[in-house]
Amino acid sequence: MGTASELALLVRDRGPAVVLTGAGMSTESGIPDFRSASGIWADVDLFEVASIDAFRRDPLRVWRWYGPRIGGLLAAQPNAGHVALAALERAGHVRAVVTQNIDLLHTRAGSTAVIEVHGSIARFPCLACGAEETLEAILAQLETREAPFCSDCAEIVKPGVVMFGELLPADAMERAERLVRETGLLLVVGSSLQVWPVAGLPGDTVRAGGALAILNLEETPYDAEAEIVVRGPSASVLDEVARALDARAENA
Ligand code: BV8
Ligand code: ZN
Repeated sequence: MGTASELALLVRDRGPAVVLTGAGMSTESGIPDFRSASGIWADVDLFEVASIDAFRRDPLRVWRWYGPRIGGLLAAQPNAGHVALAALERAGHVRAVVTQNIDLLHTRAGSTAVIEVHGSIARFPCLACGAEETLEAILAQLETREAPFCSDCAEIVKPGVVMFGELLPADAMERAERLVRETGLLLVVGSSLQVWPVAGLPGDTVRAGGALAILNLEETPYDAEAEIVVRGPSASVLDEVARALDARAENA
């Protein structure tokens, strides 16, 4: 298994890195991930609450899950890992963060090149008329209702996240695919790499001749193809990498 200082050397030599993050990036901010033993899917059927079919079939059921989820995400704070990636971007060691996370924590930590391939809780589209509600408007409605509605046509709006069975935002995915093919180093942080099409991105990097680094608490399907696998908590490991590259947050 690799160490944080070995990872720092790889970032220095093969960077600027593109970083692909998943739910494991935010567990140390108090947001449970999905597929760890303590993950969200341990006690709820993802296709009942996070698939487009479920939303069309029973939007109220989906919102009964998403309403509290949004509150929990907004109560979370960026952790040292999010702060380290923002510092590494400012220091020129990170080119962009491609994130599967919908929690907005990378942006709140100061990263500016953030590609949200699974959408986010910043927007809430209406599938009936195409209007969009803001997070503020939704939060105001959630104070008195279980499912927020569209101010134009009164239909229940959908959370602005990519649900199972939904296509990913084409512009975000195109940008992500280009970045991972062009980069000398793709660093995967906190993802089980089981959800497609994002799970195909590390293979794109390797096929294009780039190097792969994985920072994850558990094994992933790409460990064997990685130059380095660091089996450690993302917040402290990334903080150590940023310090080793003298890209500390105080270099803001
Ligand atoms: C699509 C948003 C084309 C909501 C998410 C049947 C019907 C339809 C589609 C499919 C189907 N069968 C397969 C598919 C494709 C499907 C898919 O991949 N399914 C999987 C389950 C097999 N994909 C889709 O549906 C995608 N769309 O393909 O459209 C299409 C259209 C129609 C029909 C067919 C195809 C849409 C995928 C996006 C779904 N939306 N969430 C929300 O977030 O609320 S998925 C969800 O999983 C999140 O986005 C999450 O980010 C993503 C990936 O999970 P991870 O981030 O990797 O999290 P996970 O818990 O798995 O892993 C965390 C890791 O971190 C663990 O390994 C853990 O050990 C580690 N860790 C934890 N803490 C730390 C840590 N590591 C370091 N430090 C720590 N502190
Ligand atoms: Zn509408």
